Amino acid sequence: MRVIARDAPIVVLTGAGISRESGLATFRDKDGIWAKVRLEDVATPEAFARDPARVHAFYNARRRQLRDPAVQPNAAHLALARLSQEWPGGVTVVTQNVDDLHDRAGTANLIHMHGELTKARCTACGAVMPWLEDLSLDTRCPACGATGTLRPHVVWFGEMPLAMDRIYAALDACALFVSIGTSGAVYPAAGFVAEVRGRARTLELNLEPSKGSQLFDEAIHGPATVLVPAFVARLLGPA
Ligand code: BJW
Repeated sequence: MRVIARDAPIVVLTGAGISRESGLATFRDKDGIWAKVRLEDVATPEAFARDPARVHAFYNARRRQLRDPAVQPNAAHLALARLSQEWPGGVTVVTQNVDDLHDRAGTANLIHMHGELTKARCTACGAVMPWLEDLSLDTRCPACGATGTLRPHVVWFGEMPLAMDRIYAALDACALFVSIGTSGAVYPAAGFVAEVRGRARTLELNLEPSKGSQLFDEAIHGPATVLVPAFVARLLGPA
């Protein structure tokens, strides 16, 4: 990869692949989440309306997994956090992941476009609050007192991803767009590379070619814990 000017703004998009080596499953790999459960049953507003207990059980299990001491930020999360703190041109890290591994790594200027597993949202009063416990139909909203109105603060299919204005502003301004650990199957994130193409340099770092791999100026394939620290060391020098 060519080195870019140190005052050039960077946008990094991450997906489930960056957390795979921390022990969290991806969605569309052979052993991924959608091989075990149908997304139509757990990741749409219709599924939640039809069977909220099932949807709560799915997200409760994933939220509990985040508290497993074995699940920790890996070398890729840590390297990106360093880049976000030290790159003179500024870095916006846009993650599709609902886990908290970028946060725990200390990433600056982080946007969770598909929400956060460690937050709950009240469908009655709209309050969004930190939430580490299980949710159920008996859970009371601490903000308004309503019962059974809390849902995971995640973005399901058919819902609008979060902070899109901030994301498109960062994409408009960036000189380098880097996509890490995402299959490029879900929009609008899958469209970001086409959005910046021609205006910014584009780089894919993924285990295998993504759906949109041919749209990138450069694509490097391998595990995130190898590729991301090498990419960051290239820009900032060794840690
Ligand atoms: C490794 C690795 C290692 C493994 N190292 N790499 C066209 C335009 C716009 C929208 C649409 C459209 N067509 C259809 C839509 C609607 C829909 C959509 O995209 N559907 C597709 C299936 C076609 N999109 C939506 O509904 C979105 N909302 C929306 O579009 O609103 C309107 C709108 C329009 C225009 C602008 C703005 C708004 C909402 C999407 C919500 C997605 N929600 C989920 C669940 C979140 C909660 C949860 O976690 O349960 O988000 S689905 C799931 O997929 C999750 C992920 O964030 C998302 C992306 O998955 P990701 O991260 O790419 O994971 P994988 O598994 O697919 O890929 C992992 C990759 O890592 C693989 O390539 C591996 O090889 C690699 N890898 N190990 C490096 N060690």
